[in-house]
This record gives sequence, structure tokens and C-alpha cells, in this order.
Amino acid sequence: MNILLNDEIISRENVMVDIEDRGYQFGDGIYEMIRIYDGLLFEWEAHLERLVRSAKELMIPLPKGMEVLQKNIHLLMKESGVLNGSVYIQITRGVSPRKHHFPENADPVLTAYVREMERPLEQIRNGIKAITTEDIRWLRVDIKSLNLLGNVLAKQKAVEQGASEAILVRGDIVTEASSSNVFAIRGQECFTHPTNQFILNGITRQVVVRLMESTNLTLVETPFTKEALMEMDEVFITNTGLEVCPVIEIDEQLIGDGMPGYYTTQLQKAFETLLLELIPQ
Ligand code: DCS
Repeated sequence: MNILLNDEIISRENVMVDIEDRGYQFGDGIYEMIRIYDGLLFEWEAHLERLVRSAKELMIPLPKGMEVLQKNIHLLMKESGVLNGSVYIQITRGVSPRKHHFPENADPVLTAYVREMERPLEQIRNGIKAITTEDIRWLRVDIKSLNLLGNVLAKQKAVEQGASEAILVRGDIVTEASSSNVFAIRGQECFTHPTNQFILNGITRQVVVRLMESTNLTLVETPFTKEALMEMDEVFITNTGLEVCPVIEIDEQLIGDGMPGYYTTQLQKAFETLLLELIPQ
């Protein structure tokens, strides 16, 4: 596998992660994961914008190679031969003797690589089971930072209980899920948590919000409770890998009739259409 290190592409064996890289010691860094469909980067500008925003919020200077990032990612994709997959991009604050405050002379370190990935069609078609669990994360999860322990512990709990996603509840409010945004439909209203410091503003969420305009659904960006969630007709999650994925069971209770719902399916079709439009036939 080849890795982009700042503005150079080198083989994985030759990349050295310094033991005092702040990403490694403090989780002091940010990342993005971008989908590749048929050799094309999906929503590149939106991901880049979010990456730059995350850097700004954490006062991480943009690294060397940032201005040629898109070009280098394309080179990386070409060399990998991957047509369908994902790109992972990470920026850390850099290397410096371990002290909590920002180092004075560290250069940020950018790494990126490409991986092959299939669309998870089984989950997309049939839906997934989720659990609910307390949202124990910090209060700036709008920043896509490397600090993911709250997410990791929640996802692990879900997997241990035979589910594939953990829906996070702060107080009694549903925020998002361990690696996805949550939408819930009742009648013709589609509820989702507003974008603030309590959720990550998902790129797939943004796409789905746009696609919703072609349905009879009304978007309601307002906090809702776990109790309300359990009474919804349909629930679905969105992220870069799962796209629009129905949630058919939460805490061992069926949502609706336990099948992917009408509006969720409509949004999935709209998403498919969007992909077909993007990919030249
Ligand atoms: N919320 C959280 C906590 C996430 O980790 C993610 C995606 C999302 C929402 C959805 O964001 P996107 O629509 O932009 O993907 N997290 C990425 C990750 O860590 N792996 O895959 C996606």
C-alpha cells in the first residue's frame, strides 16, 4: 500500500510514525473519510471544507501539501488501482516532546491512504439492529477529531449485544450514533438533531437533507427524546460507508413493522439516482 505523507507518496513500509507525534500520544489531530465510487471522489469539496474547519477549530495549522491535496489523492487512487473504496486523510499537530500545550515549532503531519471497499448492500437493503447507550463523548464532537474512545466504546457495546450501531443519548436526547447520523420519521415529518457541538455534521446527512426536498417529507431539525425515537414509524442512519441505512430494531424492539420503511426506501432510491448521475455510464 502507498501512503501520502504530506506531499510525497511512499510505500507503507517506509512511513515512520514518530513516537512523539501528538496524534499518537494525545489524539491531537483530525481526519476525514471520503468515498470513492467508480474512481470518483464523492462530495470532495464538502469533506475538504469540514477538514479545514476541524483544523481551524483545533488551531492546527494546515500542513505542507494541503494546496495540492486533491491532486495527490488522485495520484494515490490511480496508483492503488482502487475504483470503489475510501480515502482516509489524517492531520496531526505534529512531533514534539510530550507536553500538553501546543508546541512552538511542530509541523503538522498529513497522512492519507486508499482502501478498497464494497457497498454494504445487505445492510442497506435489509436494515440493521441498533442499541441505545449514553453519549459520554466530549462537548465538541462537531470537530472530526482523532479522539474516538466514546464512539469506540459505544460501538463495541452494540457489537457485543448483536447489533451493529449504537444510538447515543445525551440526557434524554438522541444526538447521533457512534459512527453515523440518526434520522427518525413520524407521519410525514423527518426528525434529526440540529447541527451544533453535539453532533458531527455528516456529509451524507447534508446530501440526504438535500434529497429530502424531492419527497413529501418535512425536515424537522430539532432535538428529540429516546422515548420519541422508540415510537417512530421509521428510523435510518447515514454515513459515508453505509449511505442511507434503515434501522429496523432498537434495543430489541421493532421499529414500525421491522422492515425498511417507505420514506427510507424513497431516500435510498434518490441516493442511488444521485450516484448514477455522478458516474458517467
Ligand atoms: N457521526 C459520527 C460520530 C461519525 O463518526 C460519522 C462518520 C458520521 C456522523 C457521518 O458522517 P459522514 O456522513 O460524513 O460520513 N464517521 C466516519 C468514520 O469514522 N468512519 O466512516 C465514516
